[in-house]
Amino acid sequence: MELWIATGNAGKMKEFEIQLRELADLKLHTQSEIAGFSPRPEDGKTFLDNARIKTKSLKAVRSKDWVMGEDSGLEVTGLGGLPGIHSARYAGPKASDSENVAKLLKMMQIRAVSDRSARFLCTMIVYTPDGQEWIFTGEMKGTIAKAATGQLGFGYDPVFIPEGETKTLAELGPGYKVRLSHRSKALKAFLEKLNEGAPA
Ligand code: ITT
Repeated sequence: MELWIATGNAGKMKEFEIQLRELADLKLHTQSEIAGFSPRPEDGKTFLDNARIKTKSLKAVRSKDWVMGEDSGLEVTGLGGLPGIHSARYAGPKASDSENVAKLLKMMQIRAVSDRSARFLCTMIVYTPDGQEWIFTGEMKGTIAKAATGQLGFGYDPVFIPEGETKTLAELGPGYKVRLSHRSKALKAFLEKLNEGAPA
């Protein structure tokens, strides 16, 4: 089976590759293989809207293929759920991961946030070759550290301490994430559905 993945995020792609590497019959492709491809802007109001926008954009040019994409983000309780769907661009349209992390820590300091609980959410969309839309979700709960620690992963991993842990995701590494992350949970649900018997 060939699976096209609608992402331009190298960190996400690396996690998909690790999680799927034992499936010898699965060949992964990304949107970067399509010259000139550019997804529609993610201007939805929910993770589901934005997952649909990016995945549909790729399905439009790979209409007969399996196409998967996901929208994910971090919700911090003490910030009323921010940065949420704005996670990738929290510090501005072209913000780097470290700029987003710095803004998050600054906002929590300015607002004297005492409740540092947070969660990552993922909404994944799969379009089957015959045009069905499947939706899968995943969540990972945790807390936001007071400072960034660790070099592994991407995004907010250096400040996210999963529930039951004392280290950040950027210290725990990709092996931890492919077992327990919001994204890996959604992906597992997709694989389970595939195993139940999917359209060819
Ligand atoms: P694509 O849309 O091309 O997939 P993106 O980075 O723009 O890439 P999203 O719109 O889904 O992806 O934004 C997700 C952002 O949420 C991501 O850039 C990180 O800042 C954050 N995020 C999501 N999952 C994360 C994770 O596992 N670890 C750390 N940060 C994460």
